[in-house]
Amino acid sequence: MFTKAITRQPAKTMIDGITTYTAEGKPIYEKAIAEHNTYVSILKELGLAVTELPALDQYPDSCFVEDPAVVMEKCAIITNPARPSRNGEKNEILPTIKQFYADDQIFKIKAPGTLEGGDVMRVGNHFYVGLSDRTNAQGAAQFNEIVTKFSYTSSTVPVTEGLHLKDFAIYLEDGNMLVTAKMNQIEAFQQYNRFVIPPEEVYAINSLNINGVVIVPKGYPTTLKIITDLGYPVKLMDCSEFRKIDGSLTCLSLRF
Ligand code: CIR
Repeated sequence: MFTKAITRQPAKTMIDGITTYTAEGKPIYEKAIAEHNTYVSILKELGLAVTELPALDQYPDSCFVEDPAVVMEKCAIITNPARPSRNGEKNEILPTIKQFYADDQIFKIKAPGTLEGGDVMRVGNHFYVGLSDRTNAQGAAQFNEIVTKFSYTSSTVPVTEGLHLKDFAIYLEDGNMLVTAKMNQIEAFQQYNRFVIPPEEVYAINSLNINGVVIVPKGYPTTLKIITDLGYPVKLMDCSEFRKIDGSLTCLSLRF
């Protein structure tokens, strides 16, 4: 059960965020702010106490607070984001993490290890860590060493289709997982009820279950039907401006 979330207001510089998705041009800042406000309102409606951090113009991608930290009940891990333009975000999130965790509960992924929270998918007390362009084997090994101290477990899965693990596989809770056709083949995922999302709706895999209610990006009817047929109440929201810089729903918050 989540009771808290951390978010960060999008920076004006988000229009220069890292992206591989150029089809629709740059994000419109004002629209991104409106979408972000909706996101924060939904988290609050769902009962979370949201710590809203101010924009950081020196970090265009800093609204994606999921990447510089991974939080869980017993500890918090400050990651080591792989891209130079994002690496400093780890120092910016630390003071906020310190408000919620004691010093002996806070750990850091250190170079040459890299890891970003978008590659970390929790299933019960297990963490799947995606080995991707952003998260390397050293980062995943350090993550494993930290979480096992607190009786969690972790294992790695390859991410070969794009940015982060949770863009291609998401655990919806209750044994249910949304996956791409490729992620559907992963051996470790065979134990879950997998729903393969068609390629034109891959963006909607990154839906977000908050205490039983699933936030789903607007505009993906097949995925929406799968989620509603599973019986989840749904909140729809437009993520168009974040999509333009490869961002999606889970990236916009830390939840704990
Ligand atoms: C980046 O490329 O780092 C950002 N433009 C998008 C980060 C999205 N984060 C996430 O999926 N956790």
